Amino acid sequence: MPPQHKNSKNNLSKIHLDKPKSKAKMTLNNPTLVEPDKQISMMAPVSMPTRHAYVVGDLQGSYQALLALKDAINFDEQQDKLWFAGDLVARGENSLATLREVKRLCEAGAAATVLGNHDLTLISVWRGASTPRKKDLTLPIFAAPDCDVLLNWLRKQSLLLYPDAQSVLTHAGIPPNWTLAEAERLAEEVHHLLAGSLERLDAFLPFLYGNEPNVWHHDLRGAARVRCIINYFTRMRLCTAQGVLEFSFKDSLNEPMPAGFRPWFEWPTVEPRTRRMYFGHWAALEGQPLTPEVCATDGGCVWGGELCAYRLSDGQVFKVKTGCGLTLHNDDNSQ
Ligand SMILES: [Mn+2]
Repeated sequence: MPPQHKNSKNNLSKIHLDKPKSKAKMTLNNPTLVEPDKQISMMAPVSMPTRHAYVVGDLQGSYQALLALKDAINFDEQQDKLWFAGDLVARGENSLATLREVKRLCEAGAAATVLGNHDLTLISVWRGASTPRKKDLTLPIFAAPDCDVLLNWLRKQSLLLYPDAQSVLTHAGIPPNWTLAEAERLAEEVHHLLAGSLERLDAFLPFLYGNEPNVWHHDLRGAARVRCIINYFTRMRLCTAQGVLEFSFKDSLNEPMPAGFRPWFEWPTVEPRTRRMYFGHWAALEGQPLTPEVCATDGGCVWGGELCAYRLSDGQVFKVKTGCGLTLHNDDNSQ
């Protein structure tokens, strides 16, 4: 799908050539032609307004897909912004290059990312709390000279972000039994642990994996509390009306689900949803808008599907297919 906008870099000279006698000029802030008396000084604001922002689905190390997507949306890192749904690394052809590029974009103010389960696995392996999975092609990251720099940056990313005033982004979703304010508070709590002292982080990481406790209770403490919060934000697909998690189902919505369980976004919430929710993690949903308020972003690009990007301003979805040829295995429980 062709991009609907043209960025200033490519068109600056073209517009001047097409309209050489126009007195109107473009500015850094506004690449469209403006009347001279409405021009904004090119020296004035230091930070430029974001022109187009996109929520982007799971990369999983699909570096070529990331490059193809940037091309497809005519991405201009001087004024556009990408909001990644997490799982930056794992099964794709170049997790190292992907991680470096996302970090570079984030530090340039052109991107932000939430953490996914594969990102947490990468942190766990880095700290020696677990061993790399055979199918994860992440070993080059640990051999890279900038490994510690990359991982120290990664662990400081959030579990929940607000791409704009109408949106919220997490890797797997927000369960029906949490208010948005509660979700934000719990995400912040875990963020402090992940981004804080390595001593505290190392004490938790051996307890990262596990399906229990499978339902939130505010009395949870210690590692069980952190694990439960992380499981909601990074592994959730199905749950009960009360938010009890189910971890085995990874299929499409047409497949039979375990009794009593439904996708987290189908249950009535404890408060009305006031923001559009973007999430990744669930490749079988194929990066489709599910309702006006809930948008799946993981198009399964690493499994031979597509990398999806939702443009925030108008909801238009851009997709690129890179044909890396992997096949989705439904019996793969680490997806
Ligand atoms: Mn995931």
